[in-house]
Amino acid sequence: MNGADLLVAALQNEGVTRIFGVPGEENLDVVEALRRSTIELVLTRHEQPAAFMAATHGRLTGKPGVCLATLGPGALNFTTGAAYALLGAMPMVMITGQKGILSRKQAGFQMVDTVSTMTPLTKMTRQIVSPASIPAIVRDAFRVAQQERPGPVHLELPEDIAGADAPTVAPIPPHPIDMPVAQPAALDRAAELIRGAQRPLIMLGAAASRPRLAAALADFVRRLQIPFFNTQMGKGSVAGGSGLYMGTAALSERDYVHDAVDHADLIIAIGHDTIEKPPFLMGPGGPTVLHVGYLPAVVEEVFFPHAELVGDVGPSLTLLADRLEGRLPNAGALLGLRNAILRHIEDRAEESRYPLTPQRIVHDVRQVMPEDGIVCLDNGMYKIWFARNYRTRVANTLLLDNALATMGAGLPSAIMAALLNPTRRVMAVCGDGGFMMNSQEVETAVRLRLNLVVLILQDNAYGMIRWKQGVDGFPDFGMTFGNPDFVAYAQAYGAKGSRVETSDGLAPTLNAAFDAGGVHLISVPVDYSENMRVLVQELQAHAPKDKP
Ligand SMILES: Cc1ncc(C[n+]2csc(CCOP(=O)(O)OP(=O)(O)O)c2C)c(N)n1
Ligand SMILES: [Mg+2]
Repeated sequence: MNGADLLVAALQNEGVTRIFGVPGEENLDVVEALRRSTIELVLTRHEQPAAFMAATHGRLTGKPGVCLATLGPGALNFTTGAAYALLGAMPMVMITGQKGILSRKQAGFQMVDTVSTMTPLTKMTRQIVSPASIPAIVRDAFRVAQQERPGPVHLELPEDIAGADAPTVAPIPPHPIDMPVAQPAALDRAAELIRGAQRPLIMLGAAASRPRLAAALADFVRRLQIPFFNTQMGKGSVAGGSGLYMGTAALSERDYVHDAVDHADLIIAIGHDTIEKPPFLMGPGGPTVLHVGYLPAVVEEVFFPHAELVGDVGPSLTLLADRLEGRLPNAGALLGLRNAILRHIEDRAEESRYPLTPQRIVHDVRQVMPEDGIVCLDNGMYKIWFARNYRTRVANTLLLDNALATMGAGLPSAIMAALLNPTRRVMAVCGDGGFMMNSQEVETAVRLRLNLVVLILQDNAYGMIRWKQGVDGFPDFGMTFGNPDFVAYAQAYGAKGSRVETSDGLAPTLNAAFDAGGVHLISVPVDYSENMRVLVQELQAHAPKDKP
């Protein structure tokens, strides 16, 4: 038994079944221990997407995903994935190698101070200096990664510690994490605030999407009948078809959903994480805001709640609903605004234009995705359209990143979603820019024999920045590029490829790809002139309504 064996035993003890990454020679003892374990080593073609996959595992299951890289260059490739998990509150454990620490036979070759590099990017980062400490360090790493607010942890295992003889040390059994529930006095205060509201509105934020919260949250909304809207990352936490959904705040102000915000006198912000682009802007005046969260609210210039209810959110909401159910005559006061808001969002969703409008693309994707189908977005202009227009009916069925908002995570997150949900339809939606940032992982998806559709929106440009350039009055400059022939590109990987050639061709092409199974790239040309028409001109004309 050596240090690497102890590490792998500790990972098995945590229930880990897969590790994503690119090993280097400093990891070879760990690789050998993995070979003899029940854990599958999933090779990726770059470390960054391995970290995106591990983070998405954490996001979807609540249990940390694990990724592995070598020292120096490999470890540095984890940094964007670390930031993605840190800002996005996704539990993840990153393991990297290092040269031996007891002697320096290769001098400073490839050595980077990875622990220092990871310090601002993780909740905890540690070098392992003795085999005997491994079981405790691994248990602590998983505990820290998983507990609220979840996030990434980094462990560095130097090669001489990995290869050193180890005593037999039993792993430390994990136990469920219990959080305190909000105390009765705080629940009473919150209940009184809500009872006193004339026009209450619920906002569901990023932490509302924690997998463990889905049932309790849906119950709370159903029992209280207060209409709700969500932030981008809070999308899907309550069924969109409930009759209470008022929209998604994809922009910070002026969108139709802000009519509801502007008319509310109380916003019950459940699980809002200020790492998201603000869903609305607080200022002098405006509604009272009650923060309901696992942790106290972070105060920002644009978010400073007046009251808070802190504790395990699910059980706290149940106790709050016990105090309020059937006693809120004003619960539905804002529902009168709902139809007008949703009608604007559905505008032109079925228009036949070629290249396709973003509204039509969102509409057709929704049409082919079953209620439990999972759409994973990369970052680009279409994210705003999907956030605004795509209706979700099941928790965590639209995965987007409104935290680090990095390009390149769409395909890796979809690979993870497909691995975890082999019987559900899974689609990555990427821009031609973001897709090419990690397109090499098509090989990983093919090798894993996944069923996965990757929709590539083609505008031959960094469309979102091009749009912003125009909105800010700059000349159109420097944002366009060429693309590979995506059909041939797919085929080169042993995947299937198609190009959408007509306005009505998208939905049938998507359906055919899902029916055929395997990995399928579909490119669709997109007409982004709607960005300016709707998101700028139309919304500027939509002046904030007078507040009641
Ligand atoms: C790694 C990274 N680099 C740069 C950016 C800034 N950025 C945001 S959106 C965008 C353009 C995205 O282009 P594409 O993927 O083609 O999507 P489109 O907007 O054209 O639909 C850029 C460069 C970013 N978010 N992440
Ligand atoms: Mg583009």
